[in-house]
Amino acid sequence: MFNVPRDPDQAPAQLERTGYVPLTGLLTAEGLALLRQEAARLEDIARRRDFSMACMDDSPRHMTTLGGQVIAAESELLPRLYADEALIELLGRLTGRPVASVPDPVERHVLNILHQEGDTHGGHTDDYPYALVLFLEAPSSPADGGLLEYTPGTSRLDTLGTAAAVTSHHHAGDAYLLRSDTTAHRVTPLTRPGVRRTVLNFAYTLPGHPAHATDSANQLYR
Ligand SMILES: O=C(O)CCC(=O)C(=O)O
Ligand SMILES: [Fe+2]
Repeated sequence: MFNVPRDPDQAPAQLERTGYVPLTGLLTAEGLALLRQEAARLEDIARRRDFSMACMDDSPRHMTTLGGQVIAAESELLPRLYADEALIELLGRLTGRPVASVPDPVERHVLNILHQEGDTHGGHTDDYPYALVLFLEAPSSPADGGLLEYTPGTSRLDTLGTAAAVTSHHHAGDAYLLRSDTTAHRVTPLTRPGVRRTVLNFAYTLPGHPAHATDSANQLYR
């Protein structure tokens, strides 16, 4: 399912410095095919969301999502992959920390689909320290939007869209790891019809981190 990333031992320092580590080509071709098939099946029961997130500076959500609690009930593959020992071990190496699975079933593993012109996952921080985002579909050109934008070293959402923020383009099969609770981030709007961006977000935590579902997770995933 996974290729071993290049230079995994450089990752903790990079994560500390910028909050972001690209994992280009993390998924094997076979892994990508399996996950795409699973996501396509689950998309039938996913829900369209169009609203502003009041607790995140009213940033927009225009996307289709499926929460972890539904994924757990409907998928054998995804919960198994989320808890895979080799994956947790890899994340421990990439972070240099004792990462653990998230107890809250809603946020543990979620599916996010941007599929209409203007679709966006607006500015926010996550509830848990680490997000492993796996790309199942992505616009092939950065001009089509769907870029990750994040601001190193700050959780302030008003830094997004300024010169302090950085954008990254990813292809299907790529992944990234983000220090997502303290790094402001968003996904830029899709700029034209006919392009799709589908990710799985696996959340992980650290010992002692609070373990409750927040209002933002409930609004987007329940
Ligand atoms: O889709 C992405 O690249 C980011 C996803 C994200 O920030 C989230 O699910 O909390
Ligand atoms: Fe996030």
